[in-house]
Amino acid sequence: MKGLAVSDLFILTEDTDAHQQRVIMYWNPRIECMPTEELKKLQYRELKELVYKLYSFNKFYHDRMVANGVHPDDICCLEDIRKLPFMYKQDLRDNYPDKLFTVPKNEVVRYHVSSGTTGKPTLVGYTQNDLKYWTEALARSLTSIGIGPGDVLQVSYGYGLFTGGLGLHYGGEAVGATVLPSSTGNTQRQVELIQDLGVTAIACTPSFLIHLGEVAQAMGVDLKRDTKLKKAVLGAEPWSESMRAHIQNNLGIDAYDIYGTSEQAGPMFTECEEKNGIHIAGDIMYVEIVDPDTGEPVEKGDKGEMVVTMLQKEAMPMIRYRVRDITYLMEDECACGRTSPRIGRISGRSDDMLIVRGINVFPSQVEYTLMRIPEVGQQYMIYVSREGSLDEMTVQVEIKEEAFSDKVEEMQKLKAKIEAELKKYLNIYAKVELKAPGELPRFEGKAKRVIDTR
Ligand code: DLL
Repeated sequence: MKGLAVSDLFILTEDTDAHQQRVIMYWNPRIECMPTEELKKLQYRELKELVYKLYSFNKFYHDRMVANGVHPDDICCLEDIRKLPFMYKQDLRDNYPDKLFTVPKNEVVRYHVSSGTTGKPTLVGYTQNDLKYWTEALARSLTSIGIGPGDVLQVSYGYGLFTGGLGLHYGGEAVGATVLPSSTGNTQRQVELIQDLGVTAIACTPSFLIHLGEVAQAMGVDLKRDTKLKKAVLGAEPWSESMRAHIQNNLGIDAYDIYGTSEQAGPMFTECEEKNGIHIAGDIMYVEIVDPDTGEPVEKGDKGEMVVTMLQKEAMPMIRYRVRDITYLMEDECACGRTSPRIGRISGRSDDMLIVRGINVFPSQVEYTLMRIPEVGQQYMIYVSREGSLDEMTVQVEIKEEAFSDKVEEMQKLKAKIEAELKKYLNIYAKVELKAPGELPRFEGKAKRVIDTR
């Protein structure tokens, strides 16, 4: 698939075989290259239909709209979406398990459940069509990074209640890749399979890929030299450009960002081969960026909290759902030719911001600072506690093998250097503890790097 430009699309001739046709379908230039004004019209039509349906057939949405004094007739253009009330995670919890479903139960063909670290879990239901659109979104995304027939895609996201495994599984099969459903865990076996089966692409969390690289190294396997692994589809947790550089330079794997949430369906949208923002399928999801405090739209191109409306979902629609992820809408055109809206890398969540001694600290800022220091490895942990009435922040940092020394003085110097960098970027003092390579915990699924015991 690699090498196809958007201009090459849909050159379906009588000679095009059935398999090729099925795959080319996922280049959907009618939608992906649609002029912005046309896309807006399409989104408006979809929104209008959705709002009428929900107002007429679902008690939750009906009551919400009435309470907010809005009727479907008030939605006269796409921007009128702002008249509709926001939805929050709490709404999903309050209506657990299925009060937000808008189809009869016997039309629901799949459930996924989010683990819910705080409070009740949340349930997401899918109709046949919901699964179709989810797979289509992923298939378009995988195609945009050149994964298709001939690729062996190892899916190392968790299979089960989490959406990562099954989502990428069906997306991978749809584009004609050979899917290896290895799920999480058993890392040595995963390295062996990469070698034995000629795996060319892997989908997993960035932390798992780093871990896999270390395990491979310990087994004497150089992923760059000894395997065919060339692409990684990484997401489900925040990661940084420095981590991308590490993966690409040291493991020899092209790393692409993939984004999604269980409320939207699961993993859905990726960067294209340009690696310049995540393309959002505008016919499937409408994105707004708002100020997290006021809920008002931010200035064009500014960062804020993402609010999503799923335009085609049937079993459990989402209107103006406050995702809490912080990003921005990119305004420039992508060199790949797709006109679909793009969001920048997620820089954190409005609800994972730590307030330490009155100062706002995003874990992503800590990672950004650490990864720019050449002696620092890929693993770190952040501990926040309260000593008396004062907040204390400690950052444990793994040092690279070559930078580690048993000379106390040298280590003291490095510790002071890292503390000074953190102070410069975060504006607060964080105590740094240096750790030897391999000392900090590794993660197979989503990494949990922040422990706040206050
Ligand atoms: O993590 C779905 C997923 C699976 C996405 C596999 C990508 C790959 P949830 O468990 O509902 O769903 O968690 C969603 O994870 O709101 C973000 O805070 C975070 N997240 C997901 N992808 C990224 C990413 C899946 N690429 C929550 N960068 C979201 C940063 C991400 N954060």
